[in-house]
Amino acid sequence: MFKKILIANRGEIACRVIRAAKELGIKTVAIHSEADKESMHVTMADESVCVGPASASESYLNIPSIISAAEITGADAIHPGYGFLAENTYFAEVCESCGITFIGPKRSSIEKMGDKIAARQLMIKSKVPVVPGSDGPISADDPNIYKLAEKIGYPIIIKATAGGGGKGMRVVVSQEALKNSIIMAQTEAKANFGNPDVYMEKYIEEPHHIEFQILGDSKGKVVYLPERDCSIQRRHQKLVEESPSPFISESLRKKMGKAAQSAAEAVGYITVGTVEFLVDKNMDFYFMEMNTRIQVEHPVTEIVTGIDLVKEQIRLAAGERLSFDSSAIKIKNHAIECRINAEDPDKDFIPSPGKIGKLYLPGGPGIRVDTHVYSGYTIPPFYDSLIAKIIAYAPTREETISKMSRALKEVIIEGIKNTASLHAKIMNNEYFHEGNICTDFLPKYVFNNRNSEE
Ligand code: MV4
Repeated sequence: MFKKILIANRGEIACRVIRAAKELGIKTVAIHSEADKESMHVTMADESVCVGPASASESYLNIPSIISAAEITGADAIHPGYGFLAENTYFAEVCESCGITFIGPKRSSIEKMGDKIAARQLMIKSKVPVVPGSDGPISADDPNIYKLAEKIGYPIIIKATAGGGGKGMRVVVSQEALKNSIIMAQTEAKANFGNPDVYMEKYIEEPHHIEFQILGDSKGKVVYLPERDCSIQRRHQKLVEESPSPFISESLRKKMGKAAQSAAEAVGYITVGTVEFLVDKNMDFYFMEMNTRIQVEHPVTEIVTGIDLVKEQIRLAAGERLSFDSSAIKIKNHAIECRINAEDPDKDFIPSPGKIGKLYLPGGPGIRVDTHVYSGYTIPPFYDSLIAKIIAYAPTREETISKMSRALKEVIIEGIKNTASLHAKIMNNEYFHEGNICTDFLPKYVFNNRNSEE
């Protein structure tokens, strides 16, 4: 097992990892920017190193500075959290070449899943269902694209092979728009990812976003855990996540879980990761992408399985074996997570950094709060706006919603705007209560405007 872990991150996830390390008896090193001297993760860790100025590119993304911090403090592993360097293959490689374990999958797994066209092909080979689409990159000058789009059936969606998380996608409803949309998608892909390749898929309307947590060990064993439903999103940012999904039956759970397991096995996955699927109205499911990191929404899975995913991730990175099978997992309770952001929901979610005055976060039976903020803390304007995750759990979905509503009413965060009021509206929504939560939920039922997502 590791003796000392450096956490190459900030905010709630840095605190979450420090807690797991402490429980495992591992020493911790925080890194921070000049803007984060007063941050909770710095206080919680055994040691801390300032790695650069406020801007993330000079601090939390500054590879030479982070590696130096690990060497000076004698850390034998680095946990990247999510975002920043978590899916950076170059960083993973530099860690390994310096004799420091990167707590995450192998570089080759990140690379294979990072190229979306290659990942699609690999999934087809591994018998994981994918959305009908092109076999490789498409070109606007190729006359065959019209036949292909016709065969798939409009609407279709054009995606970047280097994309992911919703960036650079384009929906095409008829052949008139096809050629131009391909050219525009390629231009955007080149500008955003440095790779202009795009591909075509059938557009699945009003899908559910269902994802499976998987874990893999270095002996090649992979297990899957029950799904998370992350259908409530705004501009590709998840807002509410829950487990189990109100939409998934026991038999579909098993089928999709096994597909997630095959996806992870196909890339030789170790540690923890997530396989994302789209599920349509007919309960047909399709591989969308794989996230090769611990995710923001991991707590809902921890609650329903009783597994500490961050501790497992650290143990698996240290070479320990998985000690359980998917079939041994019984779902206990229902769990819902609401992400509280420092944003103004009444002003188009404009970020609202600044000093927190009075602060009261909810508690009591069935509530977990993961946060790094405290009264008197100043939220810097430089990083993402997540300030707290409220997780509610109870035996049934209805009781969980009722607990979450109660918890949201307890929230007091003075000095800045936050999104707790939007969550209270979602918890009150009749369609949400019915479990009617496709990815169009917010524009359709909360903002009453289908187009506000675009
Ligand atoms: C799709 C889709 C419909 N059909 N692919 C969004 C994020 C990126 N991973 C892929 N995304 C989508 N891909 C096909 N073939 C709809 C979306 C999508 C979406 C997916 C999950 C959750 C929210 C979403 C919001 C808009 C679009």
